[in-house]
Amino acid sequence: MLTAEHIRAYDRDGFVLVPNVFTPEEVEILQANAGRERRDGTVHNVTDSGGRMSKLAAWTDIAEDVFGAVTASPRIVSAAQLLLREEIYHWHSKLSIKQPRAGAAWEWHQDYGYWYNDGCLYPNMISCMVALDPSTRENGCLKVVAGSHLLGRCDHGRVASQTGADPERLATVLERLPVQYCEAAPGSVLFFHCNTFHSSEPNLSEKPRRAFICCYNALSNLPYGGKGHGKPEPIRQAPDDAILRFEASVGTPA
Ligand SMILES: O=C(O)CCC(=O)C(=O)O
Repeated sequence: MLTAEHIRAYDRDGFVLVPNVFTPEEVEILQANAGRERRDGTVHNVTDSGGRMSKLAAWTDIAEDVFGAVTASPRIVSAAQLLLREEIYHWHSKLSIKQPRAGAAWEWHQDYGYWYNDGCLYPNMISCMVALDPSTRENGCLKVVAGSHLLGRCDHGRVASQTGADPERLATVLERLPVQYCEAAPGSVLFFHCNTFHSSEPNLSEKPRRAFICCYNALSNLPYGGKGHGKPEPIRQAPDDAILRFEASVGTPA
């Protein structure tokens, strides 16, 4: 699925958007399941300075369900392994939901700004963001700073009600490097490096902006001190048609 050009773009920019990774039929199943409560998951309310709120449901297992089928999908796992050049394990997965006209903005941050504190020595970690709805500037698509994965990890602290990148350093990063809005069609996947600065704006539209984000760590990068997320073991990849199979065996939730 990944071409040599995708890999070159990721190495150069710290992100690459790959269209049509999941089919419209698969996306429809994921959308139908996006509102369901997850077993063992944690739901965070993410608020912004404008008083808006987004929902982030996160979990560390790879469940026998349609989202587990995405986390263990050969389309995602083999692409993430190619981009990291290493065998990977599941760190965590999350559903990021911005409700119409209410979904909050996310402050600029690097995922490794958080994960460094979870005991990982190297930034050999990746996020794979699957668009479940059309992701546009109006509904708060992800924005990234191209090339920022090469800057190293920046300090993070409290920014408004969130954890964000150090404002002084961030201001210079934004002055010197280009920001790109990653508008994405449903079923596409944005792969981005854990040191890539990213943020998103509020959802000002009448439609939800839902995304499913699977995150992985290199197996050689086990956190110290018993910290970290997920089980550090190779991922047993799901059959390529696992989303359709789970749906056929369980059915769409009412
Ligand atoms: O969903 C979004 O717009 C941003 C999510 C994000 O940055 C994260 O989960 O680290």
